[in-house]
Amino acid sequence: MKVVVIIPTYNEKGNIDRLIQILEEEIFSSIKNHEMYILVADDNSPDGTAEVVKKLMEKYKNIELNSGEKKGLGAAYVRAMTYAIETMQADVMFEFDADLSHDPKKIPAFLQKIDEGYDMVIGNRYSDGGSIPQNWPPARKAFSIVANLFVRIVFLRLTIHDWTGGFRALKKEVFLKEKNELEKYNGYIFQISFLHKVVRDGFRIGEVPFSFTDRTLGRSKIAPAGYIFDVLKFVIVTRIKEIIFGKFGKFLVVGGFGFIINAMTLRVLVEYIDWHPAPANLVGAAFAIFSNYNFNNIWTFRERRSRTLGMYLFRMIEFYASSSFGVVVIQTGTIFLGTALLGKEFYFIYFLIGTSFLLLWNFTMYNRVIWRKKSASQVQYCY
Ligand SMILES: Nc1nc2c(ncn2[C@@H]2O[C@H](COP(=O)(O)OP(=O)(O)OP(=O)(O)O)[C@@H](O)[C@H]2O)c(=O)[nH]1
Ligand SMILES: [Mg+2]
Repeated sequence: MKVVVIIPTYNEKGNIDRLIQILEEEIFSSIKNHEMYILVADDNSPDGTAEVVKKLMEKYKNIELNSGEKKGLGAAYVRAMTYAIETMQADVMFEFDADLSHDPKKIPAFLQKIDEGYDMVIGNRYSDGGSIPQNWPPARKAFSIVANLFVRIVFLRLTIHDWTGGFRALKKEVFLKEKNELEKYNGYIFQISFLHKVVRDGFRIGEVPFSFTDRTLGRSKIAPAGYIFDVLKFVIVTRIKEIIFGKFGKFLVVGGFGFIINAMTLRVLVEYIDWHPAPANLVGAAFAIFSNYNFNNIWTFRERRSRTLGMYLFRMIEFYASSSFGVVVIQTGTIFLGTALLGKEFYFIYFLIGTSFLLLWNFTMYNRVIWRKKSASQVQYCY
């Protein structure tokens, strides 16, 4: 496979020469089963980094330079990965810092994982022997550890340990799938947002532990306050969107609509036709279940919807059957008991209480039965 190690640079004149020598002389020479290339993604560094790279290009024929306007680390990576695939025909790309913080000796271990079938391999500084520098000030250590823990917990992805690091290898298919969504993440937040999308889309992700060493030359480009704010904003906004626009949000919308149908039917039958609230609720619930079934079928679980009339009818019967215990015994039972003991006057209150019990019942059912089994038809029972 053709492997391109992408090194983003902004004022890394003091580091790039040494790093490239190490890669060429000590690392690439030991890799026999892949063709190794380097692509330096420089943003017209005023210190003349590009001039150093051009000199190295005369010595080593497997180096290319991709220069552009400075728009941030993420923008540089998107530009360089596009170049690596389109111009250099890369199959696999590395993200690799110029400041010697990433251990080049680990490159073969990343490639080994790619060979094993992983789509993306990330360097891990937080477990299995990986580490952050001892000499970091306590505030930086704390931020680094807490930020990663925060992302893992909020995204409910505990198995991925290092979300913010920039030592990674990925197959070109991974970048091509996510490219369009990455263009707005120009800065360092690119690392978290890219990984989040890769995880979301079910790519296989491996980890390689490594010890991150502090840069000894040149200046850090990261602005800590702005970065902390970007991380918090990205993680919280992304998670809220996932909840609202994900299955759970749809459940709430579908269930809320069903509730309105149920409540309106109940009131019309009781107030205008003078029905008893208990049978009136059964009719209202029957309409609501019909609405829930159909909206879940065409919206919430669109990808698993019933495709034949027979399946549609069979699942609808199943859906009514599974919903009936909650509706008949819990919801209508509460109305029946309330009106029998205390009279019909406050029937709507008993309806609201019964519906709250019903929600608790349904919630328990989803967790213990429906989500556990995860069968396409059962997952639709939401009333
Ligand atoms: N092309 C390009 N490279 C950048 C930009 N910002 C940072 N880089 C490079 O990205 C890599 C990581 O940046 P660093 O400043 O080392 O960030 P860091 O590793 O989080 O911070 P330190 O540990 O203090 O070095 C380095 O190789 C930088 O030169 C940018 O805007 N454009
Ligand atoms: Mg660095």
